[in-house]
This record gives sequence, C-alpha cells and structure tokens, in this order.
Amino acid sequence: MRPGGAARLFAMRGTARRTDGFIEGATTTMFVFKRWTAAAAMIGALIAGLGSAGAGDGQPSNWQLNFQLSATPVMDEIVKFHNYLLYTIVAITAFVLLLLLIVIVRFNARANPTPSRRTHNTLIEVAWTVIPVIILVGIAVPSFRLLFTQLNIPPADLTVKATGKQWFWTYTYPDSGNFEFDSLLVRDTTKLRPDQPRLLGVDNEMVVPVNKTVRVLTTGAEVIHAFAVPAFGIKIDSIPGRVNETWFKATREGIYYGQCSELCGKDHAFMPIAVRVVSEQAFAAWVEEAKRKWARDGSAPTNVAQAEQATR
Ligand SMILES: [Cu+2]
Repeated sequence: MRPGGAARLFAMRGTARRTDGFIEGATTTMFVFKRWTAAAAMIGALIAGLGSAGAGDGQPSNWQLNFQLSATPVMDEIVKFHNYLLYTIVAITAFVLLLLLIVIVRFNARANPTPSRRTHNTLIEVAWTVIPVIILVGIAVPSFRLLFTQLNIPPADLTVKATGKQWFWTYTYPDSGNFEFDSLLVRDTTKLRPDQPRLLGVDNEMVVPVNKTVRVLTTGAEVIHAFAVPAFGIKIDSIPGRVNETWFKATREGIYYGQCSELCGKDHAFMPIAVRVVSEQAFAAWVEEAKRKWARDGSAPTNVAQAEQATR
C-alpha cells in the first residue's frame, strides 16, 4: 500500500535533507511548496462553496462545514448575519495582523535603533475610538433587527405545543383538531425506515404545512428541555411551569431534524425532534387521520412508563 499524501510528503522531505544534494533538495522543496499551494487553493474553494457544499439538508451530513441548509426566512437571516460577521472579523483580524507585521519588520531594534519618543497623536486616538464604535453599531443594528424578527411572532396559521418530557416530546395541535401524541426515538435500528437517520428518526413526526406560519409553544413537564431545529433557526428553552413561544415558516417540504438542547437527564441525547413539512393537502389529510388516532378522550396524560413500553 502506498503511504498517504501527508506521510509521503514528509518522507520525501526527510530523504532530501539526509542524502540528496542541494539541487535535489530544492526541487523537493519546490514540489512541497506546490503541494501546499494546491492544498490552500482547495481549502479556499471549499470555503467559497460553503453555501451549498457539505451542508446538511434537514440533518447533519458527513464533513459538513457550514450550517444545515436554511428552510425558513429566519434561518436565511441568521445565515446572512453570520456571513456578514465572518467577513467583518476576517477584515479586522487581517488589519491587525498587517499592523503587527509592520511593527515587527519596521520597528524592531535592528531596523529602528533610535525610537521616536512621541506619546500622543490626537488624530489617531480619535480614529481608534470612533472606528470601533462605528463597527459595533454596524453589528448591533442588523443584530437587533434579526432578534426582532425572531421574537416578534407574526399572525400564526396554526399552533403546535411541544412539551419536553424525560425523554421524548409530546406534540399538541390545539387549533387543528386538539389532538396530542408522543414522539419517541426509534431505538431499535432495525425498525428505522430507509430514510430515517439513526438517533434522529422518531415514531411520530411533528407534521406541519409548507409556507405557513407555525407558532410553537413549548414547556417542560418536569425539567428544563429545549426545542431546537437548526434548519429553521429556532432554539428555545422548554421550562416547567411556563410557556415559551417561537415561530417558523418552512419554505420547503421535507423532513427537518433537531435535538433537545438543554441537558435534561440520562436520555437527553435520545429525544430528537423530527418535523415533517408537507403540502397543505397532505397536512389536511394527516390532521384527519391524527384526529381519529389521537383525539384526546380525557384520559390521563402519557407518563414515562407508558412511553418506555411503547418503545419496546
Ligand atoms: Cu434534553
């Protein structure tokens, strides 16, 4: 078997140093340099293609580099703001690096043996106060705008209540039939449907219509959980004794996975959130079926023992 790229590279460099003459060594160095340039170009290309390449759709993907693909207007805004911040910090970091390099090269003891004794420069002092303030305002304005979009819930087309329990989710549809059902991880991997990822697939998905504003009410039954779906750009604590709310408007059909995001006990890692976004007609059909299946008959709410039985 041939050794891998990096190993081969170092092996060649080693050989050149030990046995080969100057010319041979120079060629190898040149080769190594070209290799690194190629690697840098490849990383550059990867970063350039971040928007789509390697991003998971509705779930994480292998070698994912960026966020999961956005599926709501709020997540679109989050991605935009993230990119804007990334450009801003790269520019600041590059500028500071440039200043450092200038200091290192031009003002070291050898290059500049008799340093200037100047201690004040009004112009530069005003500049290094005002420019950061302008940068911070430039960050704060879109940041608050985004926060407002997330917190100001538009008129909702339907409401879904997600109750975090140890360790599964219960979804209630108060204004579309008033049914309620539990959503549990499919623990037995042989029971996973082909399209269901391990540790994310659930028995009963939360189903919502596409292009409709969904208000999510969330609470915890016994401890704090958190309802989070990365592709929707939502993450909100589910706290016992109070109801938090958030919203999303999924713009693409598909299945979107999330996880409980507040450490809630031993099976915290095993209470995934699965949201299936379907057409309006498919949603209406699902509601009819769900009403028959899960209509609330006033019986006692599901408890952990029942839920565990259901998974066996
Ligand atoms: Cu949890």
